[in-house]
Amino acid sequence: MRCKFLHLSDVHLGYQQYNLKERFNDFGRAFEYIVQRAIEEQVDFVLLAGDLFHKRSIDPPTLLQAVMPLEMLKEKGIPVLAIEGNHDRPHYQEVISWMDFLTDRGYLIALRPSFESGKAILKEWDGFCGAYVDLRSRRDPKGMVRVYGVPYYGAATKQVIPTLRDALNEMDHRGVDYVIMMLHAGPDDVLPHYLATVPQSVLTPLREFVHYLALGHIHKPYERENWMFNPGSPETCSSEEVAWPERGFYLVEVDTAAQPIHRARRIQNPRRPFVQVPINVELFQELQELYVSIPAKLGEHIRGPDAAQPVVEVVLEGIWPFASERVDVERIRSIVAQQVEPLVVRVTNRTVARGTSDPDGDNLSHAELERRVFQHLFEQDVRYAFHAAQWAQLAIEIKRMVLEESSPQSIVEHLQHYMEEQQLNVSDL
Ligand SMILES: [Mn+2]
Repeated sequence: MRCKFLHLSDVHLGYQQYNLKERFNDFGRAFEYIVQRAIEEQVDFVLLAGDLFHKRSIDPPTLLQAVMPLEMLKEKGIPVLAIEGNHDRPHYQEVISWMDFLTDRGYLIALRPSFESGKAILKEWDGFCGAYVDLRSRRDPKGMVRVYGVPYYGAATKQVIPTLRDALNEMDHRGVDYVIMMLHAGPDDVLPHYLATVPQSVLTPLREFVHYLALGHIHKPYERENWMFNPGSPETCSSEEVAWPERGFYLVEVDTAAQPIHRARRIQNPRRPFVQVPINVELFQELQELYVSIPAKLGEHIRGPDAAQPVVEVVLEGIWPFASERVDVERIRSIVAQQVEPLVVRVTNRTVARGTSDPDGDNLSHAELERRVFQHLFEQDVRYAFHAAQWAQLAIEIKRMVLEESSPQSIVEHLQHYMEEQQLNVSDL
């Protein structure tokens, strides 16, 4: 059986980054580009592995950014199979999400399993809901591809995956040549402190039934064992993501008679250039020198004519050497603007005051530094001091959940689950 498909994820339509209309448009353009590629490549179907939208409540321009490209796919008869990510789930008191709305209008097929007494039920798509669809390949009409879809389950992911494996084991896969499963989750060793991640060993048992694990959620791209594939975010949702320029989408060609049975190419989509300019303030005797150093520093990081209208982020690092002097952010902006034509200039101050730095903390990652700060705070409070490290971990996870706009209910559930698991309680003194 031969077929060809496109896999993307974490588009985050509707994100008006830095409160700039132009950044809002960038997210729409990235989606449009990828859809255009799907049409040019004449794929059999498109997989959207979660977080099409940045927020649950979207406005008409955002809906339009989704509908216009989806309309093109619909006209070409290219089905779009989707799952909900943490960003596009409905509020828990609401029943239908924007993904459901788009499904109802025939733009996509939002897949999800149902659960009965803790067991996953995998029903075929019936035109309204379901956990899987069977698709015929245009390239090979006798061939059949099955796509399962599993949305975001947050901290419950660890419990959900084994039940999926059991449910897959009871499915009849006769007549199905190739099986795909979409998941809005990932292994826990890609990046620290992401929710809905599990040890890779929890995912591995799915391999018995699934040929291509189509992942979303983690914005850093990765693939493993020619089996799990995560394309990352097409546009840059946070400056952390600048470090992964290889983000994009997969074009996958399947030939079940060949070895290996599929070839997945990760393709980087065009996106707004981001230029990060780190400056170590410890090198300077006086503040004036900092401003003077910027043009040369900027020159080191701006490359070629493709860096049109970039987002420029000047990152100040190191131990702050100037007593009580404030950086003039406007002045930095105008220095940058003399040299390039930036869309926006951001100044991120990661400096620390003298005396507050950790003697061996100079080379700590941002995440590790954060963990230490939390732990230090818990150590100051006798009610938490005894298990400060565990409380710090919990605080980091809750912070991540809030940033991911998890529902209050799921945050409380995670808190209870974690405290039980770690046998934590707040000592009454
Ligand atoms: Mn996302």
